[in-house]
Amino acid sequence: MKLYGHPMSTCTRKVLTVLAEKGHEAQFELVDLMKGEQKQPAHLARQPFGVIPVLEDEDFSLYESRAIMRYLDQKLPGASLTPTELRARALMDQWISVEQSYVSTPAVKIVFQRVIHPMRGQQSDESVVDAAKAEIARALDVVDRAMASQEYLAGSSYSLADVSWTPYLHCLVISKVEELITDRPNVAAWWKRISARPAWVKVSS
Ligand SMILES: N[C@@H](CCC(=O)N[C@@H](CS)C(=O)NCC(=O)O)C(=O)O
Repeated sequence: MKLYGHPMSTCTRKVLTVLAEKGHEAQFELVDLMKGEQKQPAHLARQPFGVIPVLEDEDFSLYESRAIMRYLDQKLPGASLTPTELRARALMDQWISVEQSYVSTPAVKIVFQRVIHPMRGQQSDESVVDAAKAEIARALDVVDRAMASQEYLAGSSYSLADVSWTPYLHCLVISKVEELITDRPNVAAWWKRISARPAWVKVSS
């Protein structure tokens, strides 16, 4: 298998985390975002929207990180990251959808302002950060209530939903808005659990 991505990209990290959880490695093909390689014809032939990641498994090619996560979880041996029980699986899908709809975009906005722009010598626009923080706070309030009575998003076991949230919570930490996590006790306890997993430690180090 080949994975086209960038080691710092949140979407690539979701896929790498699933691979690591399964104890599997794919051949990693760097798509250098700093050089704009994702918009070059060679990559557009793999991913028509000009973003990463892309998975190639022999003659099968797949893009969209959440679809790739699901494919790998079904295909590879190792502990399943998808609950078999109908309602737990439905909750997993609900939380992946919440991440995609309300969390990933503001989290990436914050990282751009607080980490990427300063790296490029540009100033962070704190009005963008404040608006994005408010969006994330709303989502994390909802998670905090849900996590009062369970350990993971889908219930009692770690699932693809937890994988899909982890890189965005990490964005908050590296962007120095960690209080969004630590001010919410159930979110904080959950983050401690999911960020300590060996797969995530490997992917994020
Ligand atoms: N919905 C896509 C989003 C992919 C995406 O936005 N990837 C980012 C990196 S995390 C990217 O390639 N950004 C470069 C660009 O937008 O030019 C997925 O989940 O795979």
